[in-house]
Amino acid sequence: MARQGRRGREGRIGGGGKEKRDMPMKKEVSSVPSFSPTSNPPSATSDQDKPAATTNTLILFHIAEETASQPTSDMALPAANVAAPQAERYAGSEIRAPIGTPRKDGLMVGADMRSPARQMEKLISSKHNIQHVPESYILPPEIRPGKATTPSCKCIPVIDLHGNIDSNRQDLVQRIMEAGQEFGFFQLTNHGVPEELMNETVKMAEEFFQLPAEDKASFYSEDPRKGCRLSTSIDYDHEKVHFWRDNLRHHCRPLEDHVAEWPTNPTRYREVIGNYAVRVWELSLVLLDLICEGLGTESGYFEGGLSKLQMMSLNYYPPCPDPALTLGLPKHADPNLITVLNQGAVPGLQVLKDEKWLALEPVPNAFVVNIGHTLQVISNGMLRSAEHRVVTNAYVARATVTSFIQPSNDSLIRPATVLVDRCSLPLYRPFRYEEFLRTYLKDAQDGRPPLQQYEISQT
Ligand SMILES: O=C(O)CCC(=O)C(=O)O
Repeated sequence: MARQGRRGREGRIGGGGKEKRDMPMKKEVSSVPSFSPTSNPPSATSDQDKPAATTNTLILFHIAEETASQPTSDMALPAANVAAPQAERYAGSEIRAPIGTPRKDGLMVGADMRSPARQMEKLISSKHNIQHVPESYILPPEIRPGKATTPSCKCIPVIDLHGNIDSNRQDLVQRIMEAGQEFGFFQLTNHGVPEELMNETVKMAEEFFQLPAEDKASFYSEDPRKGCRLSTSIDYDHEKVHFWRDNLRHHCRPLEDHVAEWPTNPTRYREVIGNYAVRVWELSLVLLDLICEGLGTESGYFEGGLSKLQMMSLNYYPPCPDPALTLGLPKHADPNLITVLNQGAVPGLQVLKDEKWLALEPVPNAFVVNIGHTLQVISNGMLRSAEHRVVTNAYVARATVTSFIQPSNDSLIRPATVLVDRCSLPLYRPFRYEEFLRTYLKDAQDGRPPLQQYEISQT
């Protein structure tokens, strides 16, 4: 889709003022086609509609004590799918488990976890024919998804771009702003990215994660600074409870600076993901233009530093023997500007709305778009970054491809002047994106809402 020029401010809604933010808005909600249990697994489950009181459930507790400082060893690992009763005896005790003791995640104390082969054992996709959820993946009861079915959400708007945004630009601006304000999420159809490319992209992710361990091992790293990085869960070596997902992530902009780091197996990876990255980037600029109009900020407000980076994140959630006990990803909201997700055909994404989890069912060939914390701040709270999580299922693997559009580290993030002028009170103090990223991770560890420390008291 070619980039569209701005068309003045006539498409703006809400006027940017606080009073306008509180105004009830016209609801134009498309219905979401229902999910067919014959073609795909049933939606994941939930014991409690209400989430746990925990403010943030990115559980990045400190290191599972068994292996951190053990001497290295080349001994063979046990079948990684066995949750070992022996590990129980040493958990939380001062006594260090002897080398060779199976750990709670099924690996073995003393194995050299730094060697590529051992690192690969950490991947959840390496644990074949898994019959039980290993203990180190079992979440505390208050944040487990549980067994009850989560209602599928037909209310999150599905916005049809009709392949031509200029024919109904005002309406689109209004609907995007309403969705961003009420849900922080919407789905986008007829967006111009070809269906074949959407499908091939998810297939590339599936194929990559299904490669034999030795073909992926060179990408595995615990170092988040690595340009193209395969990892598992969130911070495997430093968290107490693991999450049921493997992840490959790399930068995409400019393409020529990054593509040489990407996998060459599957053989079409660079071609397909490269094309896809460019198309998603173009679409993101279109969306940001529409959001610009909705906010009433000057044309091109998001160009340059604020939308400089595109991080591609490929997730793989293998079938899980008991989806009630664990999560693919815990409750979180994204720190960046906007996120454009290709969630394929397998459900798993849930959005928190009014303290209730809602399942966001896949719509064929649609993108899921959500507002990040950065955009919440720039919009001075007019748009919201909604919390979401990923549940697993017992039947099929789920592969998803996320594009995070994010500011450069040195970008200054602050409520847009035009909005502050209008509603007069900024809700957040300015900060550098880099500073926010650091505090975001720390806040996640400490269970604090990441924007809290940047909020300006309104009393
Ligand atoms: O895989 C999904 O459905 C969502 C992924 C996600 O929330 C993330 O990557 O932050």
